[in-house]
Amino acid sequence: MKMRSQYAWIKWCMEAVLAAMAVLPTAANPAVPSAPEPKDVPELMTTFKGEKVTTREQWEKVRAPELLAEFTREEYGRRPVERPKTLSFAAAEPDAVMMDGKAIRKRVRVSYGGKYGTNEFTFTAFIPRQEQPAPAFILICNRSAAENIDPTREKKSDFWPAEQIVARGYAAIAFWNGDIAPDCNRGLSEGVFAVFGDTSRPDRPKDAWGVLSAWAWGASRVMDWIETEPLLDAKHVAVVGHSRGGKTALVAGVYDKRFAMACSNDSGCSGAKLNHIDLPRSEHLADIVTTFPYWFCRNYVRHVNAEKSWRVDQHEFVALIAPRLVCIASATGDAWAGPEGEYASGALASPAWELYGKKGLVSNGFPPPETPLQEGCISYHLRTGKHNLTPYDWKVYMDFADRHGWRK
Ligand code: GTR
Repeated sequence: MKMRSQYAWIKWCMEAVLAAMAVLPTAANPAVPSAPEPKDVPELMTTFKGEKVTTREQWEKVRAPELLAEFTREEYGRRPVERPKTLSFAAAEPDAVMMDGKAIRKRVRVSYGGKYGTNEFTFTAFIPRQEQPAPAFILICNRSAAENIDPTREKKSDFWPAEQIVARGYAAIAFWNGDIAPDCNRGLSEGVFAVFGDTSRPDRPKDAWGVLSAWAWGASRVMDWIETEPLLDAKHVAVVGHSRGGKTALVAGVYDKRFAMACSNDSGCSGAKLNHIDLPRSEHLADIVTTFPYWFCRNYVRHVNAEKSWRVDQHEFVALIAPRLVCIASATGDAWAGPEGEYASGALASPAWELYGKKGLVSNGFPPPETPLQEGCISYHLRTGKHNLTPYDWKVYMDFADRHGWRK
């Protein structure tokens, strides 16, 4: 009897240890971050004057324009130019058949001029060789161009798996953000800024554009070229970016309605992450404007440590992409970007899609890793692993495009 109870005790202890191991994070079992509830979130469907928005017309005429004006004046800044009259395209190199005959590579030089001079940048497009015009994914590359978007394909990177993208019937297009404006304080006086006006001086207009908006402007110029290229299907173009590039992809999607999809990978603070949620390990405005003041317009500093009393939040920025497609992605090991806040923005943006008779994010709550939520027009997925853009993320984005009939 005594022996039996001793065994029962040992068995109980072992079960308790095993149960704890299943819950505690280990390398094999990464923690699913718990999901705190957003609090006192600004109401998407109530105008600044306090009127309820119930129709698509009210959304398009009143609510969306006032939100756009707020984000432009307070966060990303006003652009002095959209498509310059002087914009032109030329082949930077002759077209080449690559990827074992599966793709045509085009290298395109984009030239433009403004009041203060001229400039140019070159991007790469791998277009699948097929009968019908190809839908496309444009990557705003915020990492080393030589390592990640090598046009010769001698260097291949998981960050931009161009072969995988082409094999799925999509054109893989990429440009380097630094070619539009350098990713540093002096960025505000170089690249596109040097052509359309110097914004580097300390007294630059408080609502003048920052570097994120300039990078997004670059994506729109690539889109200008796509519209001229018969091998491409300009109605089905996604803009993709990771981290600062992910913030930029949202900006591109909001300001340019020609993008049928915006994919925001691990974009975090000032991207998809909601501010009205307590995620102490995530980046806040105080951090981001200290390290990267030039990403934004000068007005943004006034919301530092006051983001919870600001009348808008990032879910309303995401909502400005409705009724088009949005992908939001997070990674389990990326607390700095705040996965639960990125998810919450998608969930809270959804009523904008409902005004169009569509669904936004269809979900029963914060999902476990590797369980993409793709039933509506917002895709959300949490990937196991670090802050990164991986072939798995790309697969999820392409699955979403497939699901919406992008490949005829
Ligand atoms: C971090 C920054 C983030 C994110 C990231 C990145 O240092 O705090 O907002 O953009 O860089 O771009 O990798």
